[in-house]
Amino acid sequence: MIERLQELFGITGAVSFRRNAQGFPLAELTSAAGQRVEVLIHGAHVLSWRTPQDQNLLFCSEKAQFMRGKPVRGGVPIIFPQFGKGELPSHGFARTAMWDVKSSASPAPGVISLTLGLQDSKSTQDMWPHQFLLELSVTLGTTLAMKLRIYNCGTSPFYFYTGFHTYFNVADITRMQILGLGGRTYIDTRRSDRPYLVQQPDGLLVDDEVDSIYLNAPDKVEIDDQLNRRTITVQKENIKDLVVWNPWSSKSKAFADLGEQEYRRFVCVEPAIVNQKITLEPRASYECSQVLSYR
Ligand code: TA6
Repeated sequence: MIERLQELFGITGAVSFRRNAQGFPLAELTSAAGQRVEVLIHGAHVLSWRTPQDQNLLFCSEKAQFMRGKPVRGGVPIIFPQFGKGELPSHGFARTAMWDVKSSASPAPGVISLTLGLQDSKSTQDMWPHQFLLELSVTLGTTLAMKLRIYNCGTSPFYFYTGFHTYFNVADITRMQILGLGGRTYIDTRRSDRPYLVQQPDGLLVDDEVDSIYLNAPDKVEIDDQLNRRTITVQKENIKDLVVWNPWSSKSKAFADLGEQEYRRFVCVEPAIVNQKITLEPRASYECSQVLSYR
């Protein structure tokens, strides 16, 4: 399989394929700027995003499981067609399905792009009776861009939720703030009454469990990772909401694939369509993206 992927989609010095320690096939993208990204074919899961100095900007749990049909705790899980818990497995089946590599390209000098696809199957139809095609394009240059296209290949409309459940590495969650959400309305999902609250002040500090859905959030927010002296920018497009999540120590114990103290080293900032579903007519498509950068 790896040899075939290398033959079809490998690009010298820019795109290569290998298996990770658990035997999962993955693509490694390297841009001229020296940034590197690993993408698992399983789930079309961006696993790491490294600076030229080999610092990983994405978190991946030391206890992450690499098992067919299981989500990986870290990187950028693709949420589709369900957000969170519900009739389908949590956050839907896209992140635990085996995608296909569709193409690789260099859309601009020093920029590299890989596109993966997921078509409906008996397995997905048994859970969710719709014909669809997903395409995820991962483009790396001096930024990391992820574009998700959703096609309705059937003869009846369907609705979906979607998003990028991105785990960002931070030196210390208590020395971090998220900028850009001041004055915005959010749902505090930790509480059973799911109250609508307003974010004050502008800098969102995390000193306990946080699980908030910011409605109609600004398209740009920043993660001020103070101890790493680094700011990560999250720019979303055609995605209304933004979820901020950290389980803190209180909820970490519920996750077998998360080390006890690891909550201190990540924050999830998730461009997502959560609050209002998207309905797609037959033969229609929907496109959304996130562009990540750092300084
Ligand atoms: O995006 C926040 C959230 O929905 C949390 O409520 C928590 O469940 C988290 O996602 C992780 O979900 P997962 O299914 O990946 O364990």
